[in-house]
Amino acid sequence: MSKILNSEKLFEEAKKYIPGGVNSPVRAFKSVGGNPVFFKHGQGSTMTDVDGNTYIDYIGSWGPHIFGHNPPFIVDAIKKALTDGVSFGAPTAIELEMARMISSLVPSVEMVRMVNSGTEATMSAVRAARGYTGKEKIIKFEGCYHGHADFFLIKAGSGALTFGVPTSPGVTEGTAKDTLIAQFNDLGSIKELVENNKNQIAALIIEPVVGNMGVVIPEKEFLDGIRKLCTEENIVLIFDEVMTGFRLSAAGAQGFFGVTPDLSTFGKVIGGGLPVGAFGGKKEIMQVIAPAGPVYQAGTLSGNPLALSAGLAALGYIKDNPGIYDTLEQRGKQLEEGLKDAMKKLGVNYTINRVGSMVCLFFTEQPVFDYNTAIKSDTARFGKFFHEMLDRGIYLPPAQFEAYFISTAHTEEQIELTVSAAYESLRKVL
Ligand code: KE4
Repeated sequence: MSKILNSEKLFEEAKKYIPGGVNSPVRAFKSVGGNPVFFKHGQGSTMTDVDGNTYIDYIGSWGPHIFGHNPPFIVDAIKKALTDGVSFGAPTAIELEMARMISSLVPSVEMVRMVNSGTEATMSAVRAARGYTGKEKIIKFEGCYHGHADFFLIKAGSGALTFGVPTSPGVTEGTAKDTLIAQFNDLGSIKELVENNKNQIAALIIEPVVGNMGVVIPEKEFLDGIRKLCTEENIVLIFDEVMTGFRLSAAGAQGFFGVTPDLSTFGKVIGGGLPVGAFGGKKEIMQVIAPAGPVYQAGTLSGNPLALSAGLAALGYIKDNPGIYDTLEQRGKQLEEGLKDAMKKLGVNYTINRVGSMVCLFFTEQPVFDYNTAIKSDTARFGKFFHEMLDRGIYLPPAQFEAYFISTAHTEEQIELTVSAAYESLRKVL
């Protein structure tokens, strides 16, 4: 790749006005070293930086671009919405269309409220559960990330985990005491918390497939066991499908695994690349949300027609083209098998976890099934691998504890190119 001089100049200047020079920490390359690349153009499965270097993109804006950058049907929908008006702060018909679309794709969502980010969705879903049950505590899992609301930043994954800051400063003791931490794939750890906090737990929130420890996959009986336990203990089961929603299947992870939560949260794909989040589920729970009920939740731009035009186009395409999940599975399988072949040739056997188009190469030869096994990865060696791949025109997430995202725009040839680049990169860092 040619030099990234303009990126470096922009970054130095940006650090004077924006904390860390970025508007979201994981973009800053802190855990892989070096300076972030600034991008100016995306098309399909590729992105071009401000120095004219083009990369095959495995971030896809951290999940939204399931069809790649600027798919024509989403661009056209946005252009049309622009002419009518971007936001009214009053009800519009497209909000009803969107609610019906979500409910038709995800049957457990009987009622839904639109918001503007995944964080808003998850924090509102927890408030709904607390308002509905009258209980205060929540269970989350070590290494899972549900956005940056105070009560989630307790041993969070994603950026917080990558930064090695399991509990973020600024979170009060009063808040932390109501968040209980369980271990993923360990039903016993949940049962212990439930026994020690009898009738105090309002909700259990989980990434049904974790994308924020890298990709960590639930054992089948694990999700079934959680469902059974939450039903027995009157605990609202919240599937945080911000990452898995509409990516693992048209009904997200709940459709993929056949386990039904009480509430679900969405983001990323649901906005077609524009800021959209949503939380929804059982009508009897959602009815507590103002103005139907007493639990307050609001947002100036919630359900704005511009963002929903992109989201509705994305979900409409999914509804009309269920075959996209076969394509995503094929591309994911091709990448997984290609990486395994490359490692076999090099005599190394790093762990690859994959569900559909969510993939992660862990720099450990041990199985990765929870937080404690994920953090055994050699993050320094991952950092070197990341830069070797970047130099070969492959843009991976700049952190070991993230998921690679494949889109329908990634071709077989591009996957082959990626595998070859990975072979050369691994050879350099082993
Ligand atoms: P946002 O508030 O960033 O839209 O969504 C928060 C969120 C909630 N739940 C899950 C499962 C998520 O993965 C996320 C956000 N994901 C990260 C990527 N690991 C966003 C990237 C970033 O923080 O810049």
